This record gives sequence, structure tokens and C-alpha cells, in this order.
Amino acid sequence: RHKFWETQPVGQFRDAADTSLPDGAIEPPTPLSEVRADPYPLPAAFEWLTCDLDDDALLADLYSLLAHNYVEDDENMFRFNYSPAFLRWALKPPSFFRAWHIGVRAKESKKLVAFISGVPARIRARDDVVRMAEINFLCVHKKLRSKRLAPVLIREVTRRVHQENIWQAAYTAGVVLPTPITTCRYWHRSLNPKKLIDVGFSRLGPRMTMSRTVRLYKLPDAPLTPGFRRMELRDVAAVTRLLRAYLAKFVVAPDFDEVDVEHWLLPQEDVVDSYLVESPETHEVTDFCSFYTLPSSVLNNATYATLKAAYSYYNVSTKTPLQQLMNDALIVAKQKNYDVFNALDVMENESFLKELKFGPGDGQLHYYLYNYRIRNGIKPSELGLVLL
Ligand code: NHW
Ligand code: EN5
Repeated sequence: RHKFWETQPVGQFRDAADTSLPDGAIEPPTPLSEVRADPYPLPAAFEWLTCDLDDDALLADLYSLLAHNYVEDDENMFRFNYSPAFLRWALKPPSFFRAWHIGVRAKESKKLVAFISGVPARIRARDDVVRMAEINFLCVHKKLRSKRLAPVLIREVTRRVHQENIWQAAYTAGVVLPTPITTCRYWHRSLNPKKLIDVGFSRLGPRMTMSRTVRLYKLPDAPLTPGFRRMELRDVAAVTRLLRAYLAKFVVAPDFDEVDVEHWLLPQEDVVDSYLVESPETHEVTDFCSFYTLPSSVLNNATYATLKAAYSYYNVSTKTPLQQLMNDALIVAKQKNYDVFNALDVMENESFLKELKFGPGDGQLHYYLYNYRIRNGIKPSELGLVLL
């Protein structure tokens, strides 16, 4: 069934019933001297390329590879369109490794035809904080599909991660592989219902007219919570404290310090947005919410080329009810002209999705760990990790 994945240290479907296997590493680290020293061989026409994302021309090539060949929905109506600025943000966090930005190009034309990346992260599973790689942006050009190139890319990134003495990884995918630690659903909150219907992202509900639908999704012009404002550099310490205390509640979550929070949560126009509630009386930061910007190309539509989507990221409520906080997030996203606000059913998101008029999408997101077993998996509500 899975000629490649059967050979890898991941939960195997055949072990699912075996409750005697312990949580933690599936196989022990090997001495660094035993990590293969040279890159895996590629078909003769191709070569490896370690990518320099500070090089605007290379970044443009990566952007274009992904914009034309990355993830689509099951009916091929939309394709993720990560911006160059987003890719730079996603791939260059604190202490990133340039060797983990791995391209494949055609030797003759120098055209970039495939990519895979990792970034370092500390991820906690129960009480175990583990150095991991977050693997993302695996992409093979449409013309080179089904030639078993993906396993070569995965082995190569694994080798380069091992060279840094890191033995575990986290990744998500829309497809089922051996074996998800949990499976989440995407939920969608219409902000611009007319456009969403026009492009086929959503449909007019039964017994609904366009004007009733527009009215259903109307939002106030400005956030309602007193003290709600954009996060600034001076808030990093307070946000880190809030987030660390909150993420401690989940079975699997990142272990963020202030350096991480500054990178992952300080607002960057059209990349990541973060807001908080500062108490008008005490000036204490009590609540926090964030989303990242990931447009999708609209395939085959005469009127619209892109959908502007916000994706719920990390949210913490200690005083403002989470539902009210997220309503303010919807309001600012609407102000900023997003067409839709997306969220997964991770963390405590279930508590506001229906009430705030999110509807379930047709897509799922499976979460995986490499070389780390979590017996019986976890529920989406036990997961405190959002990957980009
Ligand atoms: S998920 C998004 C992945 N990208 C896309 O879907 C873009 C569009 N599709 C493509 O570009 C987020 C191709 O279809 C890809 C497969 C490249 C997906 N993850 O080359 P072959 C991520 O980036 C297995 C893992 O012939 P292809 C996360 C498949 O099961 N494996 O297929 C990435 C089969 O193996 P099997 C996937 O269609 C996490 C083999 O690939 C996969 O031309 C990576 C077939 O290869 C997927 N999304 O190319 C793992 N899709 O055993 C990281 C297919 O079943 C692991 N496959 O025969 C950790 C590494 C680090 C460890 C460190 C300690
Ligand atoms: C790694 N970082 O399928 C990511 N998206 O529901 C890789 N559906 O947008 C893995 N099919 O349901 C990504 N509209 C896996 C996801 C791949 C992309 C994907 C789904 C998620 C999606 C939309 C459009 C469907 C178009 C036809 C969808 C319904 C929205 C509706 C709004 C009003 C209330 C009810 C729901």
C-alpha cells in the first residue's frame, strides 16, 4: 500500500491496535557519524539546490513553483497562493537552517521543479519538549508527478535534519498517510458572501436569497471590545506569558519563547496579524488573537483571480470571552477586505465556530509526527499547534 511510508519510523497502521508500545521516539538517534554524508541521488536531469531566500530572484522562482503547483481543493477550483513575503516569514524563523530550504532544478534550464522545507521548532508532547523540524511546502511540478520524486525529497530533508542532531518532525497534509495523531476539519466564515458564491467557494443556502445571505453575514464596522488594539513590539513579553500559560493546556503544542513570539506573532502587513485586549483600567494584556494571510488563486473564473483568506492562528482569552474576541477578529478581517476567515477545530475553537456562523468545509487536515509515537492519538481539541 505505502511502499515508501512503510519504511519510515512513523506509526504504522498495523501497530494501531498495539497498546503496549510506549509514547515517545519510535527509534533512537544514530551517531552523527552514521548520518549519510552526501545527498540522495536524483534522476540524471536534475540537481539539488540549497535555496537562499534572501535572493529575490530565487524567492520569485519558489513563489511561482508553488503558485502553479501547490495544494488545490478536491475539485481543483482553488490553489494556495502563498506570497513571497509570507514564504520568507514562514521559512526564516529564529535559528533557521538554510540547508533545510531544498530545491530541485533541471540541470539544463535551471528551472526550479520541486521543493521541500523544514524549520526548527520546540514542540511539547505531554511533558516532553522535543526539538523538531516542521516540514512544509513539499511540492513537485505537475509535469513530474508520480515518478517517486517525493520520497527522495523527504529522505533528503530527513538527512539534513539529522545532520543537525534533530530526530523528530511535525507536518500536516490533506491526504491520509501512516498515521495521523489527529484529524481536523476546516471551518469557514463568509465575510464577502457574494464573491464567495460567485467563485463557487460557497453556495446560496436553501430558501436563501443573496440579500438575506449578505445580511446574515454582516458585521459591525469596528471591533467592539474596549482596549482591543493591534499588537506591538512592546507587547512581546506579555503576549509570550499569555500564550505559554494557554498552550500548556494542550497535549501537543509549540514551546514558544519571546524570540519565537516576536517572529511568529508580531504583525507583518498581509502576512500575520495579531490583536490584543489591553485593559483600559489596569493596562494589563488579558486576551490575544491572531490570523495569517493566505490567498488562494481562483482557477477558471472570468471575474476574480484570487480569494483573500485569513486563517485563525493562536488565540488566548483570559477575560474577554473567546467568542467575543473572535468576533472582533472577524470584524478587523472584514475591515481589511478579507473574503473569508478560516479556522480548524483545534484548541478551543469548537466553542465559537457555530455561534459565529462558521460552516464546515469539505477539507480535512491530518497532523503527523515523524519518529514520535502518541498512543491512540489525540482529539483536535487537545492539539495546540497550527502549521502554516
Ligand atoms: S502537505 C502539502 C503537500 N503538497 C501538495 O499537496 C502539493 C501538490 N502536490 C504535489 O506537489 C504540507 C505532489 O503530489 C507531492 C507528491 C509532492 C505531494 N506528504 O513522488 P510521488 C507539506 O508540505 C507520498 C507526505 O510519486 P507525487 C507536508 C505518497 O503517499 N507524503 O508522488 C509534507 C507516496 O508514498 P507511499 C506524501 O504526487 C510532509 C509517495 O509520496 C504526500 O508526484 C512530508 C508518492 O511519491 C504528502 N503530502 O508527489 C513528510 N503526498 O509510501 C515529512 C504524497 O504511499 C516527513 N506522499 O507509496 C518528516 C521528514 C523530516 C524528518 C526529520 C527527523
Ligand atoms: C499544509 N499547511 O481542501 C496544508 N480547502 O475546507 C496542506 N473548501 O477551502 C493541506 N471543493 O468547503 C491542505 N467551502 C488541505 C486543504 C486543501 C484545500 C482545501 C477546503 C477546506 C476548502 C471550501 C471550498 C470548496 C470548493 C469545492 C469549502 C464551503 C464554505 C461554506 C461557507 C458558508 C458556510 C458553509 C461552508
